Amino acid sequence: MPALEVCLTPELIHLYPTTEKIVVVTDILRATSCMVTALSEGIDSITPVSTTTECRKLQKMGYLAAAERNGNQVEGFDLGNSPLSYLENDFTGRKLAMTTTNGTIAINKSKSASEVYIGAFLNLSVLSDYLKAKDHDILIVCSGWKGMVSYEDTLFAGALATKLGKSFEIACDSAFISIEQYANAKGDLLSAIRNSSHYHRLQKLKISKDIEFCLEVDRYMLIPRLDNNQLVPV
Ligand code: 3SL
Repeated sequence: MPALEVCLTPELIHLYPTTEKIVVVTDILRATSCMVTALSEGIDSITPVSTTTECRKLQKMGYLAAAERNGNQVEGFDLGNSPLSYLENDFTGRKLAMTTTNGTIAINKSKSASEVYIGAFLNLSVLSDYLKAKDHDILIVCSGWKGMVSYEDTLFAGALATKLGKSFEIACDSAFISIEQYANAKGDLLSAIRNSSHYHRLQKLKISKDIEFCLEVDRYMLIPRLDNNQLVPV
């Protein structure tokens, strides 16, 4: 039976050898929710980069460029990190370069995995069905916040682990913790995350619509996969 592990923050990724594993990266608020939305709404591909310098370089080459730091759009870029931007504008066919405080760093730290996918509540069921069929060891990497654990990412890890359920051996305590937390929260995810630190951070920016959107389950049927440093739909 394949193993399922959860890494609660990218700071701990060195404890989980990734080369033989499928990695699912998640950053519910808001990077991976944004990625699922952008590709589902017509963006051609996403290049996740760790720095604004790299993002600017791609912008100069004609990419649409999204940059977020501490929740805010970085000056000089086309977009910040709101998934709603991709519903409010038509970016069909554009290549997107993206850098965020935590999510794109978690993706870049996961690159040595045999395959990398992007998970969010927005694509939860399609992702879990796809992974079940793969029948391969999985590590869910939560992006967290500046090295710390984030509750909403932990809940997503628990939701995915719960869905993968009996087809996988739960192979570390972080996975058990995530499953337990999700079981307590699943009835009302929004209420559950109201005490979380990133919820408070984003509330100060007055973007509660983004938060509600990111907690929507199964809005999309698309799975982003990292292919030659670009995220493209499976
Ligand atoms: O840290 C990240 O990658 C972002 O998702 C943070 S924020 O939701 O845009 O503030």
